[in-house]
Amino acid sequence: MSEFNISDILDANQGKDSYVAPDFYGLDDLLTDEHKLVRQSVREYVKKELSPIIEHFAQKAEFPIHIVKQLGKIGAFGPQLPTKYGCGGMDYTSYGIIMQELERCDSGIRSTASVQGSLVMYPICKFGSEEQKQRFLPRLASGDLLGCFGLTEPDHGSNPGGMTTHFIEKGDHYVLNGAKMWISNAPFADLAIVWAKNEAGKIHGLIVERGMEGFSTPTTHNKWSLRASATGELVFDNVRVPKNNVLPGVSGLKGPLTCLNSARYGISWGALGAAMDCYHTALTYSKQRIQFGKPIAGFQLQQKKLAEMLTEITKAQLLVWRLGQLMDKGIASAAQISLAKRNNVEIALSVAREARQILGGMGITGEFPIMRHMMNLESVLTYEGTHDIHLLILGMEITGENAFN
Ligand code: TGC
Ligand code: FAD
Repeated sequence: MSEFNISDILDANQGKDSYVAPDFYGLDDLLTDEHKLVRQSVREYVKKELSPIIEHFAQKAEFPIHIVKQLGKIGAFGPQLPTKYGCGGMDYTSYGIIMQELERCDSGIRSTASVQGSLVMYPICKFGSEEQKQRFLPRLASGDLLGCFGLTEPDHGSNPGGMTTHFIEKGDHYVLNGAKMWISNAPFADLAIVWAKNEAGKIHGLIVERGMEGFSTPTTHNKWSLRASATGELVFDNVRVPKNNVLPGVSGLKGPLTCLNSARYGISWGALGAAMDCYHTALTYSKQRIQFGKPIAGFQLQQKKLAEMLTEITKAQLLVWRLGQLMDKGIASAAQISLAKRNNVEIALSVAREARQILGGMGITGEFPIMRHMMNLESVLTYEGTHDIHLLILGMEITGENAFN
């Protein structure tokens, strides 16, 4: 626990967040009143509770664990999942909007929410038994429980099908052995959705709960990225997992990859939020910063940067809006999601880099969010499928040729 008093930080930073989202093409007209309401309530929450504290937690490389319940309360966990399990029952556009507002603040905060909603609650909802849904979903939705998703292993990142974590049957339970690494939320998680192979080499999802003997979650230290998000390993040393903790509804790699479709979709909205925050910050700064006797916004080189940033942001906004519609119709393909995740993270990174230049030296300080966004986005470029992997998914879709192996 940190020694400071959160309310002191809140008081000191209250009102400093002047964020206004760019909407150059009037895309608000494409949103419903419900979408706008959702956006407004998350934006207000972010301004009041997250913006004042995020820099502090990122600088100290601490996860603000107290926000988990807050995120549950505002409906950020599984907003697209059914109300009968305590979730939001909203559409995918609302889900995207929530991820965008959270990542506008910090990619690590969005990570916490998208892992919980798309990678923990979603698989339980889609592949779990009724008993598992009743047991876990309402408490995950409220933030009483925090979950994580274990797919990546030390020797199997882009190629998760090669995983070696495995379980064998022993009477009325299974015995799980192996290790996962780079797992968001792991150090604080109450439960993990773990993808592991059975004796026949088939991949299944297991719900591994904190407190099970032989299960540990060492923290990953010294990250320069996603510093306000907790990352760790999952280590399984002869962990006894009850048989009714296995997700009955799926086997094979398509289980985790189906969950990743939902999470990658959320990232395509989220990364754009980080880009929009960098653009807003750079535009505001450029109008205030005087050099050579006038605001730097008046120099053509700075206008070029801002105009190109807004162009890319506007294209990306249209992309996710349409993808949201395809998601709601249930017809978004994995390759369409890859295109959006890949494009929007890439443009977010380039917007962050350009914005950083507009702020000059101030751009590298914690006074502004840009450097934090930029460092975060380096992880976002890599997790949930690297930039290269999404290109290859797209390449396979359009040519019919598999370039992975
Ligand atoms: P491949 O042979 O192509 O496919 C195996 C089976 O999976 C099916 N499939 C999919 N199903 C649903 N959605 C998708 N997107 C799918 N892609 C493939 C496929 O039809 C097949 O099904 P079946 O029934 O025939 O068995 O698999 P492959 O071994 O060649 O690998 C494919 C590849 C490279 C695309 C995939 O493995 C991949 O996406 N690799 C990247 C790994 C990755 O994204 N890891 C993410 C880890 S989780 C994470 O990073 C969370 S960070 C969260 C945060 O903090 O926000
Ligand atoms: P590698 O797969 O070793 O790739 C290294 C490089 O080789 C990359 O540039 C890649 O694009 C390239 N490459 C690989 N294969 C090919 C190919 N066939 N053709 C061309 N180039 C190729 N995982 C989880 O399961 N759960 C989580 O919650 C989670 N959270 C994460 C949080 C953070 C902060 C980070 C950094 C990662 C997280 N991950 C998580 C892991 C993440 O999904 C992996 O890092 C990612 O899938 C890439 O795997 P890798 O790091 O092993 O890289």
